[in-house]
Amino acid sequence: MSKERILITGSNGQLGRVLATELRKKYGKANVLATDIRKPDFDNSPFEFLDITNKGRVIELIQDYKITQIYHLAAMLSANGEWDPKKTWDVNLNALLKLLSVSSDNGINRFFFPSTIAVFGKTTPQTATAQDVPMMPETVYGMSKVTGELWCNYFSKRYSLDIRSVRYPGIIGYQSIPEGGTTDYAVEIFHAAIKGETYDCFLAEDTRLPMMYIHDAIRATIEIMAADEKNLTVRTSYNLAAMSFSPKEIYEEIRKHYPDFKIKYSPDFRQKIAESWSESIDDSVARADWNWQHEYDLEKMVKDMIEKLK
Ligand code: AKB
Repeated sequence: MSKERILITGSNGQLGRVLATELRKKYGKANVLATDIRKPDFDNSPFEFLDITNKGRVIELIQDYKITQIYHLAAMLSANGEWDPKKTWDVNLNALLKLLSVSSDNGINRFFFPSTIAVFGKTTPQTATAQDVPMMPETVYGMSKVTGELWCNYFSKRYSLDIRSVRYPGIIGYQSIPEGGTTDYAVEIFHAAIKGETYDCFLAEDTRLPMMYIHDAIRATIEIMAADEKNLTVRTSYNLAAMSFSPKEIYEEIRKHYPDFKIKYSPDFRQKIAESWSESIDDSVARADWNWQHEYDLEKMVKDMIEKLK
């Protein structure tokens, strides 16, 4: 019997739904409570509604379910965040602060905070971006995440709350179609290819961004949460990398499977966001500290995505 009782926020999202399944394999179904503001459209039980800005409800769930660990995935992403910056700050940063203090007060023994490549900006070196670099993000999402990283570091040091975090690249998975992000094109493109439709890409053909297959992202999350505390030298958030590609490069790879597949490019406001981010990431600190290794490159990821979606 697992002694850990896990709470996941934002569990209907692209990462949450897959993470819940994996954690349930590890800890047992009844020990992993999925929460979200919306009702799941799949079996995600045990499930409870949770608006993460509601501190009272968070405390109630932690106490009722005797929660010991939290994976706090709920957030508004880069593109959606720009439509309502104040709400994004409230959901991404103010709610995190409430959750950190509630966790500290209620004996939570481990806390996961997802950060992102969106913490980087125009002052950051764009290729092989190192762990510690100048960060001046241009989206409210990036601002909220970089500030969140600092609060996580502060709570780890000052209140000994064991917080672990990674900076996810764009995530590609077959389990859902993500919404509200700048890297979402790299999932949408597969659905168009499989349906035989021309894909209208919202980024320009040569925009390179760091990306990762969902299986690697979930494994990284579980591995950093299981890592030996004494090896962790970063308490803000670890750089994490697997591959980098542009819309043209993923299109060419998909065309090896669908030779008639067509793409056109209509860059919109998300182009500017993508241009402010890094093209590639140096994640050597994660590799050294907790032995992180990715498994999927572009070719292997495209092959698996197509097999799963078909
Ligand atoms: C987004 O595009 O907003 C996210 C991210 C890179 O954090 N996928």
